[in-house]
Amino acid sequence: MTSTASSLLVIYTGGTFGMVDSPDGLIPGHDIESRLRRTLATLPPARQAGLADFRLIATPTPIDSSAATPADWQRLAGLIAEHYADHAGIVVIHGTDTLAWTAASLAYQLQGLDRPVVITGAMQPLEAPGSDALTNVEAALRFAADPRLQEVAICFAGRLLRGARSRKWQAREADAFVSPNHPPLGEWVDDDAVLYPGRGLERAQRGAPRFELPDYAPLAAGAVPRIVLWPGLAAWQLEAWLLDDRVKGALLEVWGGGNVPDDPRLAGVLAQAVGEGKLLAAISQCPHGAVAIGHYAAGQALSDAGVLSGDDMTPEAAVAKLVHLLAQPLPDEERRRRFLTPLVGERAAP
Ligand code: ASN
Repeated sequence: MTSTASSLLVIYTGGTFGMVDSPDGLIPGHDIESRLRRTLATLPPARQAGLADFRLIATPTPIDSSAATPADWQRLAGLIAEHYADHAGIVVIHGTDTLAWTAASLAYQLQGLDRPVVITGAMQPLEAPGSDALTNVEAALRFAADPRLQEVAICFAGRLLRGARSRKWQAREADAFVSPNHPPLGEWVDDDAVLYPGRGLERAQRGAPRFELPDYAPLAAGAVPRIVLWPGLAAWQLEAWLLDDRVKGALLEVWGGGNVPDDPRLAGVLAQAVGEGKLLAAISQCPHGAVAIGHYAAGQALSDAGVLSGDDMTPEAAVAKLVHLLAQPLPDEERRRRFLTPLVGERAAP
């Protein structure tokens, strides 16, 4: 099928959605286009008629998303940037395990999007009895055809969520994604894709694509760790993570409203890492709410060391943002400023 500016592009990257059985368990399957079209043809005629035409491309090696790295995020953004002008919207079919990470990264790389990029997947393969794949992709295709949506969103189990605000929350249930600190952008109601007014980025972004597609390769092999605090964390452990030369930045997941253990040795490691030019940020381990670093004395060490507040960001959005900023040739001060600024609605406005 030829593409027209009114048609959609579907990009298949792998995940359970297209998986098939193998002697070792589920693996990404082939022939996704004919399998998808065959399944969509089982929808009632009126619902089929409501879907825009689409062209489908698959990444060269579809993967289980548990194998994704920042290099995959970069390749996917490049693919979207290459094709997006020829399509009214893009649907990405992706594994659920790291879908929220990819969504956040795409949002930073594709800033200023003036059309929808909707990521979906499934908890059950397309051909499994009772699979959620068909309803997810139908809703994703419908949202991706709505020009009012101008950002990277996740469509899953009847909800449309901001990509840079979402997390996988259920290991088995179909309703697998949540957006703990931002309301849904839309919902699937009575077989219709309904966008909620005023919740999207269309005004903030002013429809001016300013894609940033930096090279993530130097960061793809562990340069930005995510460190979750636990009672008993020792300074030598933090030192092993943070003072390694290969580490360029890190996300710390601290207690509650922004607290860390009262241990001068820990504070010393943080200050040394920041002093070496590493980009360190902190968010809360609590899924809801925000950190306010320095509100308690127990959090003062973070601000004294120069650790940046991640406010109410998800871990996925915070790590992907650190990767994105570190991949660009920016002065440290500009990286720090951009980390604290909402770029794509990933954190609360100041
Ligand atoms: N392991 C799968 C993946 O992330 C899980 C899924 O898609 N439901 O690729």
